[in-house]
Amino acid sequence: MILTIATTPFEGQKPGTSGLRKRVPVFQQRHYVENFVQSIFDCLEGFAGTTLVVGGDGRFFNREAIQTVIRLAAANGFGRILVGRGGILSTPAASNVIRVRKAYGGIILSASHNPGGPDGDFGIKYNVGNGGPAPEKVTEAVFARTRTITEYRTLDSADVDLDRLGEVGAGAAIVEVIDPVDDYAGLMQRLFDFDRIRGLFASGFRMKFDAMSAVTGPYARQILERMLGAPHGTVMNFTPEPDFGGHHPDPNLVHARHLYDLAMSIDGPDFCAASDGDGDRNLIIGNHAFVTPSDSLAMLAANAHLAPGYAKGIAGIARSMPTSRAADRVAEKMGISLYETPTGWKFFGNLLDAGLVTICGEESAGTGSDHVREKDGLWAVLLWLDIVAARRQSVAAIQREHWAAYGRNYYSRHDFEEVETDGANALMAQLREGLVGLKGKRFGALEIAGADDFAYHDPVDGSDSAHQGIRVLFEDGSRIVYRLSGTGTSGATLRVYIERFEPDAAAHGLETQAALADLIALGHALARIEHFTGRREPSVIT
Ligand code: G16
Repeated sequence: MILTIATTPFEGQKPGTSGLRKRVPVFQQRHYVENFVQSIFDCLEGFAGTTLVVGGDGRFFNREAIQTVIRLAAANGFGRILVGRGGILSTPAASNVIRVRKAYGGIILSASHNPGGPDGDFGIKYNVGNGGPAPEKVTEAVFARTRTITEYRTLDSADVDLDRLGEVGAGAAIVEVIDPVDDYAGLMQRLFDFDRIRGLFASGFRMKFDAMSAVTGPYARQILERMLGAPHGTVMNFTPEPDFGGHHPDPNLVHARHLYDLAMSIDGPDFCAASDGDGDRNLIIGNHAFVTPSDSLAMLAANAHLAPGYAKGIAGIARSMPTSRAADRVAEKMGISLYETPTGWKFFGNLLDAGLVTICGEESAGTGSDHVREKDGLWAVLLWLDIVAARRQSVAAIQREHWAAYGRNYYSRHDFEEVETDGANALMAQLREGLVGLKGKRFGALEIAGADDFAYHDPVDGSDSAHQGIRVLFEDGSRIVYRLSGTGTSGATLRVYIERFEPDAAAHGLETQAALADLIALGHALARIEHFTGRREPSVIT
């Protein structure tokens, strides 16, 4: 039976860079999930009888939230609800299911790389029919709706057994529990030369993949160990845990430090990799060769044609504004277009749909292609493996040759996490006010060529997005970028992105922080970070 339940709005149900993210106890409030999900449905049209995909990264509260979403979806008129077994679907796999099953859209339960557990984070995100995150016009409409909502529709039905594959009824709708891995593994098999990668493992190539007790475990074991023949034990921490085993499932040099140390050790593996909570981010470290996400984008774009799925070449590359400009040099040499978008995968969707770009990437450890409409951690790992197998070279050699051919973009991000929101906003405001006076100023060898507040005009749908981060550009091609994170759940996080281009191969072996030292010091001083945040040092350096 369909129930109509009276409710009142909650403050702050505003989607950020990637959906609504809050602490678990916030989501556990009565009506909280229902209000947000009903607000999403209230902003959609023409979905009666269509299919909705639902899945999450398995974090604490995933199963409860999925039952709620199923009830609301059925009561609101969806005809079929596809759910990953156990409530599991990695974000890229959910994107794929939406596309191949021609669903109306999908609801993904995830707070990505944020910690999980009863006091950790939770999140809800809506993806549209192309499989990608809802564009801003949709998320803004949803937020507006959350502020006026008065009722939601649900069913008084029992919970669906999420662990049993197959179909069951829920009101007038059908709920189909699907294998979360099958479709995705098939897609990877079509894109990459599995025989060649199998040969690589058979030749003794050693790899460690850390699934970080998060959603990628089942995918990585199926593809790497069972289909590609990597030795048992290649995939570490492969069981998705509601609290990610108490760890922070963020595959960076802080939270996956052990992989870095392993790759840098004498007799370490040839290749180390990791993915995040929901499987869309990646970390790539060759033996004695850490690859920054920005470099990874450039190197994958330059070599993608070696993989069967990209043998025809790539149409163009897109990167988020703060991502280093290493990919720009590849695009230039290949004679293809490079698009610079605001942070957030949702900005790539139109470019991919229009066929303007094939490969996209972000400094925040995300890379992907037109095979889905999300970034894809395991895809990046498999493309790297296919390139290593095709070139018969180590990651270190591929990296060295890439820098020699294109120059090296030294790059680092400094995060000041959980600072006071007022101070962070004041810092950004004073930077914005001072922009006009910056051009032409000299600081030692550095001269400012220009500075602006990044704005994006979408060439496909004509929409505009302003205030997407402050850019300070230098005459020698260096950059400092400032923006506030849109994914944190408490206080504000200031991100400072620092980049220097070094064309001279003789200077490619420097340690990154040392190579950027003067820019880092200037970056702190220009924004008066200590004054506004009380912090002298960043909390995380990647
Ligand atoms: C999300 C978005 C990414 C974005 C990242 C960082 O990633 O999907 O497109 O680059 O947040 O955003 P911010 O700098 O605002 O924290 P994920 O992996 O958290 O979904």
